[in-house]
Amino acid sequence: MNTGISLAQFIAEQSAKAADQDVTDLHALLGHVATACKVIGNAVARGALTGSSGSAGTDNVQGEVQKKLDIISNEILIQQTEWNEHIAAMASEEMEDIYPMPTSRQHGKYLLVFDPLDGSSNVDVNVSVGTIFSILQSPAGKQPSAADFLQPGTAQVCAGYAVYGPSTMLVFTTGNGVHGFTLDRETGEFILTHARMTIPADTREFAINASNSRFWEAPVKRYIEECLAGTTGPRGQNFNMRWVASMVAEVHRILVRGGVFMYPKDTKDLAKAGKLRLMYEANPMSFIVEQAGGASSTGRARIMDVQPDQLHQRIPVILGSKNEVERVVRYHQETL
Ligand code: P6P
Repeated sequence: MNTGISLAQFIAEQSAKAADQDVTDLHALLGHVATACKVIGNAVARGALTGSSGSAGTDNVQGEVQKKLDIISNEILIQQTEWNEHIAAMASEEMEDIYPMPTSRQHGKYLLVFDPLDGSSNVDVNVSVGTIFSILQSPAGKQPSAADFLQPGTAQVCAGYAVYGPSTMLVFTTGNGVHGFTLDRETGEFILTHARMTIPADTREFAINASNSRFWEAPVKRYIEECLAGTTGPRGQNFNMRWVASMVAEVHRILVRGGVFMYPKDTKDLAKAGKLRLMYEANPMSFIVEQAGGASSTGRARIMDVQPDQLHQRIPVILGSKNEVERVVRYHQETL
């Protein structure tokens, strides 16, 4: 796989190789999502210059305070994709209900689900944030309902993210490996810089919000305590810890150098199955991580096998380097 080619060339090559109209149409939609990410990245980069930093003074469907850029990013993604003939409906962390295309237009074959600005609590303090998206097939010949979005992660035909950091990168999979593109700000093109990204099976770096430790279940406490014990404990190795509070930044780091990211089930709020959302955070990131040779689990089940029952449902997430995720899963099994 040669590097240095543009996203447009990569898409054209992949479409030609597949010689399948559905793949060609999917790549056309992906191109529109990529453009939306460029526009969002520009809006994020200009932040305070355009008065779009700070809170919007409203809450989203999650009951979380919305940043102005949450709403702006959501609008950008809709505007940049709603005229794509292949999209039938969208859903977003920032919208309670689905956003169907006008019935006047042909029924597209794809559903787009997204978190338009993940980690947005970081945007005012200039820490990396991102956009996460997932593409599912829409039921043929009908206007999709919210129930049509409730497909397991294994049904995804594409998943990706943009990370707005020191550089803006677009990383995605269509089920044939994970490919990373870096935005060339001079030309406005995404350039293939990370072909076929793979996650090392082993790692000595974990990411978890340790302020929740008193709420963790025993298997998670055991795993983290063993990591913290380092060479004096059963792992016999020292570990490093990271917590950016931006899932996109954590997952990107893991794709580049390995690691394990954990937002596990805890007793902090028994009404919530976890912190992260299944449809537009856990599932797309799990598709990417598995395609890069990693693993992604709730601790008790493969995330991509979970049958969703609500559009905005939450789920525990343990993902990253395969051998470490499998160890955490094993610790959960030992407590059954
Ligand atoms: P906490 C951002 O709000 C997010 O959904 C993920 O991107 C991130 O990993 C997590 O929540 C951070 O949660 O509890 O550390 O603020």
